[in-house]
Amino acid sequence: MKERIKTMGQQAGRRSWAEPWKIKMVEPIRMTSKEERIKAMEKAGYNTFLLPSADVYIDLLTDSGTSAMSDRQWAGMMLGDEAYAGSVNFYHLESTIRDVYGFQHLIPTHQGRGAEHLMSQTQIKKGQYVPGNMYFTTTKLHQELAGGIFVDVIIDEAHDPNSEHPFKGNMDIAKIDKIVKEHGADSIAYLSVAGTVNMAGGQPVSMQNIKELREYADKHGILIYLDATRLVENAYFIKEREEGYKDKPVAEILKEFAGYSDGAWMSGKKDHLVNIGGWVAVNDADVADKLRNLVVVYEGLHTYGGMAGRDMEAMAIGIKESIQDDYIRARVGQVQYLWELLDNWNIPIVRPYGGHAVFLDAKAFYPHIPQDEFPAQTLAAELYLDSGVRAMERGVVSAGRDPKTGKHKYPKLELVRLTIPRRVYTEAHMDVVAEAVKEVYEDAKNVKGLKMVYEPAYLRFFQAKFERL
Ligand code: PM9
Repeated sequence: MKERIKTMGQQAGRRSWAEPWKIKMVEPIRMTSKEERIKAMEKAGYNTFLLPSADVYIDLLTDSGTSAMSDRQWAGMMLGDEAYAGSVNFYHLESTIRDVYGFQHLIPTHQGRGAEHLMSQTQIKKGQYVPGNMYFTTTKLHQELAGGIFVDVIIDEAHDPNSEHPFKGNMDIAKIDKIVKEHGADSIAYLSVAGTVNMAGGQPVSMQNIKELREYADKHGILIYLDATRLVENAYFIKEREEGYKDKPVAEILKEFAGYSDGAWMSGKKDHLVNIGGWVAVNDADVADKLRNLVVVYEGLHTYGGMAGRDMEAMAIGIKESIQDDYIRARVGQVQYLWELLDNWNIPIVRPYGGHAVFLDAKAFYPHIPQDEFPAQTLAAELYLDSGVRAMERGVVSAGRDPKTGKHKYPKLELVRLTIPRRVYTEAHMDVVAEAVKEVYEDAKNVKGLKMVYEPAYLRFFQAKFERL
């Protein structure tokens, strides 16, 4: 008799669980032929950002602004109060942020980098250091444009794709202390702490670490600002991996974590389950005043900051949906599902699984391609060519050049990110993606690298073009 196939839950020795939603509306997607994909990739200069989405089958470029909104959020869009000043949706959003994150003053922005701009311009003095848990492309650029000097103070394990450390997003206080000892506490603008560190593989920060950072910061009179973009996912990992939190709701863990900081900036396009929007929120009234003064220059009035009233309403509703335990378990559970499939096939991936994506280790895929020939860029292109799955380079192209020497920066991690949009794809899509990755891995030794033929000045990964070597 045929052996029965086991469900995912049975394989893991537990009862299965499913997404806490059902599908009401669908968006057709198109499969393409290999010939079509070869043409599209050449035209896009081997950069997945330059592919038209109509040529993409399963889009794992990013989880940013790509979520499916709920029927409640769409209904909320109809309640948009598009008054220029004092929209009711702003007050709804403000009270939601106070309730969920605990921050007192809210300044909305059009998206995350608008918030980074305001925070960097008001909180960094020229020449000050900004210690952070690994760089993020737009965050670091805004910190540098404001005259700051970014210093990576994440723990060493974060740079090792094979380390199983459960909280690879943690900051190393000894590295911060070195800056304080050498230059004084005044030389530090603030500690820039990101939840589930994007470039490290979506790896979380522990509650223990943020508590210790708070203690250290208080001792030296230093501020802590969070990049709260994926902080709900971070809170979920604390529940799953840190002692003492197993029985606490994610909402409670999130608020406790945010409570150790002085404020945060946010790309609402991720955790908040919306397609656009962001914010900065702080507890200090003077800092809020500075932010409000600047938001009107770059974003819009302080009660909309570049968002329509309807967008603020959808965001306020999305925030409440994002902190439901069964939602966040299914969200991270889908990432875990894809990660386990690939891990079972011994495909080189960043360990352990992170919150928003599975990261392929391109150096291990292509040991014969030097970093100068862009292994991760090559791998993202190969994946698309194989199956129409779109992923994103997170390696030497994303790291950019050293502003002093003009040379490429060579990050230890040379990764391709398979980023999972929230509430969009099913387990069957994940199976298709896993099989595509396996196929590309099996063909790895036949692949050659790329050369860069066009390079923009800022955030080059978005628009750079390449040719095959
Ligand atoms: N993250 C992502 O795909 C979208 C653009 S960069 C490729 O991961 C963090 C941790 C982010 C982030 C964007 C931003 C900027 C700030 N912090 O894209 O401007 O992951 O809303 O946010 C992207 P916005």
